[in-house]
Amino acid sequence: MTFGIEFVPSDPVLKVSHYAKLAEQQGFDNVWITDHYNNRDVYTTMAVLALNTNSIKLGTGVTNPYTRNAAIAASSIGAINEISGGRAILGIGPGDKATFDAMGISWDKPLTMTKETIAAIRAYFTGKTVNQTGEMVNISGAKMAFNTGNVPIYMGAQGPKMLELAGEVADGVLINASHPKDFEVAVKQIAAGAKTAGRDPKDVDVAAYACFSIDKDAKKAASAAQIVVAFIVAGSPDMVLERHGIDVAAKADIGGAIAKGDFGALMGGMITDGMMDAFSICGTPDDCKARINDLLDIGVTQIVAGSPIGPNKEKAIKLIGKEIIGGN
Ligand code: F42
Repeated sequence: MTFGIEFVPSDPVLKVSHYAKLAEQQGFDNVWITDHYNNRDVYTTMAVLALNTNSIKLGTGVTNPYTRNAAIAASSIGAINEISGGRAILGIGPGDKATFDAMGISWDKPLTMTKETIAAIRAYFTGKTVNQTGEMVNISGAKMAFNTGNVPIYMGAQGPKMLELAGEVADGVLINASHPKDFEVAVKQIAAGAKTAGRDPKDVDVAAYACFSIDKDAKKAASAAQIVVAFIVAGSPDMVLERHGIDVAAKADIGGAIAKGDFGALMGGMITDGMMDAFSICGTPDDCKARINDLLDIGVTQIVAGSPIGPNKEKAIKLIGKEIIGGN
């Protein structure tokens, strides 16, 4: 098992860098930086992290093929790979429609766009001239002018077809989920894709990109994760809620409370224990370890501690290092 951590550059870059250095010291293997247009730029953040860390792998977690053309993504991650001495990973997923609508970018064929962009980026990594004719990505004679290295590519995916595609073409897959039931399904879909492509499913790193909250006090851990779980419930497909026995009608109520900014209602009982169990790895170190072991048994190979990580980020990183990573 490897252990990763997610940071969102809604925090200043130097603060993220401080946390990343601490995570490295605590034995984490990977740091993943999210990419949203309205936060600090992912590659700028990773460049600073590259200079301030020595061994932790640095991944976009995840960038998208709509705001960043394949050539730009290859050049950006290639530069990070160079600065970091070969520690870069490109995490890529299609992003979500609402974000691109707001930016005036049409979000067509997310799966096809992701697939063709990954093919293009892999071609750029060879350093050869790229010619590609596709439905979404067309390239006529572009090439990288420096050695990017062959950076591993991970996909952000949840849907059945995206997970199959990850099994076919990706080195790893970052799955926004926390519960064994979701991974039972996902691991099968990834394996099916790998089989189609004649690959060994074991060659795909399966990462649980989880809402994670750890504290010695289980109640404090839970209250730090409640808002994140509220957003996950509001954005989950009905099929996923049903899989966890969650009332689908609650999704609209929670979405409404989020839209109104009614955090009092959200924190005051709308988020049930069942929702917390389905959509987070949360509690004391022993609680978190039990869930992690269940995930590993099902075929998860990387645990990524995503937001909020804990009520106190620094304490949480140290607690994971001491009680979970060090304890393995
Ligand atoms: N998104 C961000 O914008 N920034 C982030 O930092 C970020 C981090 C992140 C981390 C982990 C993770 O798992 C996801 C993350 N995401 C982030 C979201 C990510 O970018 C993707 O939006 C998300 O993972 C994709 O969700 P999904 O797997 O459910 O895929 C969607 C697109 C979907 O509908 N998939 C369907 C499926 O079954 O898998 C397939 C849809 C399909 O086949 N579409 C056809 C096509 O060609 O695209 C078109 C069909 C038609 O009718 O035209």
